[in-house]
Amino acid sequence: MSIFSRLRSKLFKLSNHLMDQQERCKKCNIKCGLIKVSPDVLRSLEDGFQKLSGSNSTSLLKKYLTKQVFDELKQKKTSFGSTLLDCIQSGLVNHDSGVGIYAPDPEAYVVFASLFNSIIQDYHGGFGPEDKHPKLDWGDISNLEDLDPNGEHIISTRVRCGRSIEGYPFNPCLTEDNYMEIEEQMIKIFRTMEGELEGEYKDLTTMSKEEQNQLIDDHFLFKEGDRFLKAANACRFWPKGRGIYMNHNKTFLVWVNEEDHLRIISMQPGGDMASVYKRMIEGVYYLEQNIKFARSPRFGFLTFCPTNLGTTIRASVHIKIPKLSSDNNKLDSIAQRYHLQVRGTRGEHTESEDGIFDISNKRRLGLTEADAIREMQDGILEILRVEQSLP
Ligand code: ADP
Ligand code: CIR
Repeated sequence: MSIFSRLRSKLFKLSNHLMDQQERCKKCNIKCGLIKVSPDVLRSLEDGFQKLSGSNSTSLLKKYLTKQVFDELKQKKTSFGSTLLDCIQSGLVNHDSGVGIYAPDPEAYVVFASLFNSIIQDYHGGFGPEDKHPKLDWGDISNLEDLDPNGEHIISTRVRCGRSIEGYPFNPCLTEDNYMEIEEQMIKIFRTMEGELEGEYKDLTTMSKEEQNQLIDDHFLFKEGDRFLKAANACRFWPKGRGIYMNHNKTFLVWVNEEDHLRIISMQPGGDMASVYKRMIEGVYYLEQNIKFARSPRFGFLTFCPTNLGTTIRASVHIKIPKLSSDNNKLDSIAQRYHLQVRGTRGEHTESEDGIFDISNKRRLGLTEADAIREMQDGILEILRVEQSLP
């Protein structure tokens, strides 16, 4: 690490400490007064806000960015220099966003709390402004079952979590050097992985387009050019510092520097949730022995998108449910009741192909890892029960 990075990391730790002491806002307000938001940014904010307000967007951003909240936040800055525009530009550009907001750096969750808190409370099913995320608890894996022992409906199961590396802000504030440093640190750790987790790191800069597309088609690799991330300023210097670690069986993967610094993923064909979850936990344990992850007392593990805070867990199945899929209302009502999210076959913002859906737990904050997995398991079992009961 360069002297500059070390200094930045120290400052970052200090600011986190202040946040924990709840002194952050006072200190920050003094700073904000000194470094004004530029007229260009203010103009873009006013223009974007007006267009969003006049649109028929159903995003959480539109729902909670009232004129009062907008006026309260438009002049604020974090000590990284992030403004309200850095948080909401994705939702201002993409009116079809479901959420529409990202935190450019960890302080943004505090400085822009009057907006983030409402969106977080809505998305994560009632996590209030005073609530604190519980301690990590992976739970008892023996409580998990094969969700589809006869192999009739579930094509594959995947569990992922996101991790940020302590000392670094999120995508919009990362320098090119930061991206390269994070990648280099991770490559060193990947080289030491053994047993089932042993594998190979492939960086995007040296990967052929054919290989990249094949890995995307096979659901292993993140897609390129996500317009929601691009508009959030999360794709700078692409493809530098980006890549994927895969074990030899392609059942354990780590995405480097896509939406989050790290996405740690376990997946395999079929519905054996216990094996998939156990492998992800083993991977997380190994990595955290070698690198420190950023965790806040209120929000748990910190992530770029507020929908991923807390456990950061998304446990999903690719599932074929031909009867239920022809009755959208019924599927939606089960999803709502069991706090599930239904996505298309190629992930978020994609359509279902061949009647295959990606169904996962929706909330990740304010409940334990064990609860998140149990919530998903209960919901999928109910979906299968209803599917099998339909004529
Ligand atoms: P994330 O899970 O990281 O939020 P996406 O929704 O973009 O991101 O999904 C990333 C990739 O993971 C996509 O290719 C998607 O199809 C794949 N995926 C998600 N769940 C499963 C699953 N259960 N089986 C196979 N692939 C999956
Ligand atoms: C959106 O707002 O639609 C994108 N920025 C993605 C939000 C994250 N998705 C989710 O529901 N977990």
